[in-house]
Amino acid sequence: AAVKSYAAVDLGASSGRVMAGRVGPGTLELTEAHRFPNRPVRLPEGLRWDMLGLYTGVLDGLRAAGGVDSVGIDGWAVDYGLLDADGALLGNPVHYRDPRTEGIAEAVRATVPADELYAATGLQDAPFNTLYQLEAARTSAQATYAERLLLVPDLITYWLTGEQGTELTNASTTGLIDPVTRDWSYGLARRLGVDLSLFAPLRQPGDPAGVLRPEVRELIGAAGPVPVTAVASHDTASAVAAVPATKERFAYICTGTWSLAGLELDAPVLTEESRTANFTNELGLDGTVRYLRNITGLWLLQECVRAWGDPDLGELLRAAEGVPALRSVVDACDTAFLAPGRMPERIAEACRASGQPVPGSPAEITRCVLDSLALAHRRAIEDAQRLAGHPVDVVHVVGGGARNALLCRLTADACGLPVVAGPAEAAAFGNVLVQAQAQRVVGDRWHMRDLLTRTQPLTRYEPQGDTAPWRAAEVRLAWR
Ligand code: LFR
Repeated sequence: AAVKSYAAVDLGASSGRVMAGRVGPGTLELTEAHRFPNRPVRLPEGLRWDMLGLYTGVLDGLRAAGGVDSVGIDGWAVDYGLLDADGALLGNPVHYRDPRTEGIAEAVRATVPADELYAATGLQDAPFNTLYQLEAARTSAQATYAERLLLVPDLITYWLTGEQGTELTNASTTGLIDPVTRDWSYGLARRLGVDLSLFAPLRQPGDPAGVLRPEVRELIGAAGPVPVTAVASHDTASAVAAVPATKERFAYICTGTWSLAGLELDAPVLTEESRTANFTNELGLDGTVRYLRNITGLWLLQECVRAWGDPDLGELLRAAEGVPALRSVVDACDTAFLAPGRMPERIAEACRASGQPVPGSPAEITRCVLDSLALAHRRAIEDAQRLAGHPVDVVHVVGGGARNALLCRLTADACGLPVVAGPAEAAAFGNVLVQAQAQRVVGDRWHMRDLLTRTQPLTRYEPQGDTAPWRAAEVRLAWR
């Protein structure tokens, strides 16, 4: 049978990439066609995404990827562009780290209490949920003229094809989707005064999303018509689809700017305990639920590295390995770390405030960040198993952090479970595989995972030592 070619556009918070994939029976290959930085821009009105720059990167990447049988687009969640009645973008999409949503969740909860919000949507309480962003901008000039809202990957899809839709896995991060019906939460939208006609019709992963516009085809040098396929367009949903698990008792950690740690479930967990533990029920491939917690992630380190003037990461990690373990830890889920800037100082301040030794050198701070991430991974995976009643025997680390051996080793030790690391480009793999699924080249997600395990190099880390020091560190953060 034939091997097919796909282009995966994967937009992350710090870089975008276009990957060229080849899929066939027993074949799965992914090569990087083009990578480009995603640099947010600080304007007088706030922190904004450079959407035109990203679109240009996408076009360059599609040209570099060459002839393909289909294109798919995934990206980070919650953010969106607003279009006017002519279909033109109204201004630069706002970055989820922009402070405009401060205090908004509290205001929304005055209309719909937190427990009712959770019962309706199963979504974590993050300040940047689309719902809160919409509320923050309710009286803005843009909101007045907006006729359509497109989430970031759907906006890129629209520019490429001229067709509008709202892909479900990403829509599940808006705070407006019911995870049981997997449709809009109409009652909630009514109570909050959100006009759902702003959103284009829902699309499922695998649905056709149009064909490249003739102008785009010409720009990228495509000979014939090129279909675009809706993939699991939330990058985390694509990454979870490509977790190379072999059986159901697994946990995953999607690492990148964030660490998204949790389980794949058949149904949402909407209990009060789950709500107060701040677990989210986002939607995944094949009718699954991504039950996970957002951990601030390698963002903590990225921001330190930026503050230190971009030293060599490999050297920094080697130096951190030499620093004694678990001297000081911070709460890597604290939304106090959400905003950019002054990260080494903020980490030192958090250590001081909790009465722990204050890390000073870059090596010490790096060690503190990695220990803190491993500790947060441990806690999320323990909590998820308990709250969902779904025990696991293995933790899969996918995404950029799979390349960070120290982080993987510490995570195995902290969890007291083996860690299987890889693939690092999980989101792009998931993207390509859903396109292949739509074209009947592969079957369901277990078939995809089987193909991944057979073709991709994975690294296994066995847990060392006992977990007592990690439990003690949890006590220091008053987690126990
Ligand atoms: C990861 C991610 C997370 C989401 C955050 C903000 O890239 O998509 O899943 O919570 O970015 O969109």
